[in-house]
Amino acid sequence: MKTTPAELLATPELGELESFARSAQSRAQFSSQPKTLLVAVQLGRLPTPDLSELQALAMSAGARVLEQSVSRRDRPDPAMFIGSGKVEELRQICTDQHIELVIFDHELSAGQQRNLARHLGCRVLDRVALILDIFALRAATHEGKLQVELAQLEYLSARLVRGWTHLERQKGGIGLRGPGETQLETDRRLIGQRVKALRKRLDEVHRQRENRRRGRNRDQSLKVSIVGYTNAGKSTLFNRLTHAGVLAADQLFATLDTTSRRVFLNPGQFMVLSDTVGFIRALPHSLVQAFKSTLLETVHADLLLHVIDAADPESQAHQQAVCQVLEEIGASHVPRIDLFNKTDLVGVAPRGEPGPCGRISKVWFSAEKGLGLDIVRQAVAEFGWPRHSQFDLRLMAPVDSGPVPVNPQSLL
Ligand SMILES: Nc1nc2c(ncn2[C@@H]2O[C@H](COP(=O)(O)OP(=O)(O)OP(=O)(O)O)[C@@H](O)[C@H]2O)c(=O)[nH]1
Ligand SMILES: [Mg+2]
Repeated sequence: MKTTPAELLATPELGELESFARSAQSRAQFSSQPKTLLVAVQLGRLPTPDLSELQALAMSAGARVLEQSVSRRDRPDPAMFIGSGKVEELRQICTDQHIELVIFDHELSAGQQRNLARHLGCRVLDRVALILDIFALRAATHEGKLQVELAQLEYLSARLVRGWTHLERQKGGIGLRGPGETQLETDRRLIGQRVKALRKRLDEVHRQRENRRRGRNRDQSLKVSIVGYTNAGKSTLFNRLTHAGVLAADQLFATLDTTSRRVFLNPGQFMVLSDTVGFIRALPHSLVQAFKSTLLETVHADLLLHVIDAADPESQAHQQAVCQVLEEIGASHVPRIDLFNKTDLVGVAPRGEPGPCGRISKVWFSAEKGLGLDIVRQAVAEFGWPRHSQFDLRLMAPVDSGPVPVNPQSLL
């Protein structure tokens, strides 16, 4: 039976790593729809976990979610993350419901994962492995596939170091002395070689990307990147503004690559607009690193359009998660306009709100319904061509107030 990367990450088998390294992408799918139990723990004073996002992630990866469990602990148990009483309770659920896969909404250590799998009698995945698996499933371009495989191998190799060091003790002893390698060393070496080869290939791809970016820089257009939490509606907005037809779907991480298009705003005013990978809470560090080049479009932008799903009750936390990732990739200094999308779902009329400098810094709109898009375009134009917007401001002054003495510099 074939093993998927997710399965391998769940119950790592030494010796299978070579084939995993060769074709991690091609097998990046659950063979069926495993019956799944989701587990989250409210730790200390942290807010009660909301399992709806984990459920969406699990379903994106092909899981069939049958049961959910939320419990409370002061801190994670070092051996199994949850206490032995809870483990017993979950084991019973697994038996009764014929559960095949248990997914934790946390990062588990290799030891915790192994112990849990043994006690629960089924595969156990953590949140990081699940996100990596979805990325593997979605990666479509050569670059995307290389990036995901690199992130998966780095996740795996960190576990080899931490989780399987006990195997090194098998070295030495009667009949085992002398030359030869432990399985652990072999696997480490294989992963190391593969990681090196992937990095080399990615470097080439990145050089090409950098050349393309330099070419775009020469054309002096305003560079604008759409960023935001996954599923916020970034690609829908991109399509509305560019008519590009990139995939926009009700699924997490529908977009993994960066697409750029030149967009006309006003006579003589163009922007190069880019749509890229979405962010998520606790985005695995290895993924952020592997996708750094894709995300560089964001760092080098003149302006970020931060799309926020106004209808999502978690939107506040999502905005914070986006800001954290922007900081991690070194893009927190890039000016931002907040775009509150999906206003059709919350019954809010489209509008723009000026920031301290007088330019529109927040927009409420609906990408899908095409409402408020003119305000989004105006906000970008005001940012890119401030003098032009001062002219507009003067025109917008009440008619009976007479000519407004505007010193253009005072408005900047
Ligand atoms: N009701 C409503 N739905 C919207 C709106 N904008 C986008 N959507 C829906 O939200 C879902 C996600 O849209 P995408 O544009 O793919 O979101 P994204 O941010 O690009 O997502 P990822 O690429 O997965 O990170 C799709 O089902 C869209 O139809 C909107 O204004 N109103
Ligand atoms: Mg998208």
